Amino acid sequence: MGVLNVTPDSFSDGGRWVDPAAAVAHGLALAAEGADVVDVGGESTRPGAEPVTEAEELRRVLPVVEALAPQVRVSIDTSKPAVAEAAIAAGASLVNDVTASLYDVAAAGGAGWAAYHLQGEPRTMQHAPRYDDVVAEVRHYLVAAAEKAEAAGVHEIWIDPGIGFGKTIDHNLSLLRHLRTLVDTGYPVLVGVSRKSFLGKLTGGAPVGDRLEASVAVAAWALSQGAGMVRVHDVAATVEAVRLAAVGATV
Ligand code: HH2
Repeated sequence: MGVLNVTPDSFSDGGRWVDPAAAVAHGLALAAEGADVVDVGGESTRPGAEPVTEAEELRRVLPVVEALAPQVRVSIDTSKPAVAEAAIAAGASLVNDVTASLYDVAAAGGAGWAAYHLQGEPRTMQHAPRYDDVVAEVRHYLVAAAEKAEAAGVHEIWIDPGIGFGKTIDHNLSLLRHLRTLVDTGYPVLVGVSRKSFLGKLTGGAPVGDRLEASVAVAAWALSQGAGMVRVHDVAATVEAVRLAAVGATV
């Protein structure tokens, strides 16, 4: 899954793809590099991000979804039911859902649905994240949401631990270390670590533009643990690394 943020303020690519033509060209480039899905987002969920109105989010994402959908599978990364619904009508076939609650919209539109876990809300989620057992709590939350989605008739369900969403470095590392606990639920697992701040901290303060190796290494680790999809900004490098890692695993 390639990341395409059509926002002015996303933490790593904010402002780069606000022009719809540039966004579409980048989405097609991600597909050419090997992305099976391009994830279009019109509202940043980074810590401290300000919410955007529904009208503004629609204005940002719809032309891009419409132009890309005939050429590559598109997911819509949103927390708003109306945005998910309009994006499906414009051709998106996967709802990437930070609220883990938009399964009715996905079911009604015949789209797949991916739920990612978040503690709190984006603006304040990193203030004091707290769990007794992060792996068990995230698993429980995601399975409960996935069961509701199944009952609502969603035909394709992904669960995602939501790395960095209301989590300390230790929480993130526990979830990655125990990814198999999520894989063992039987629901396909999606993981997003690309360029995230915990990688900067782990690599001695690497700025956001300097986290490629860390991002690729952790994406490869997630796939090796049974994740079915990784959400990345750097598609070409990730595809190359993962192909080589897979070759290594078979020799
Ligand atoms: N992370 C981000 C956004 N969407 N979706 C899923 N399923 N999993 C994730 O881990 C995930 C996600 C945050 O990254 P990004 O889109 O690069 O930044 P921003 O939220 O600032 O737009």
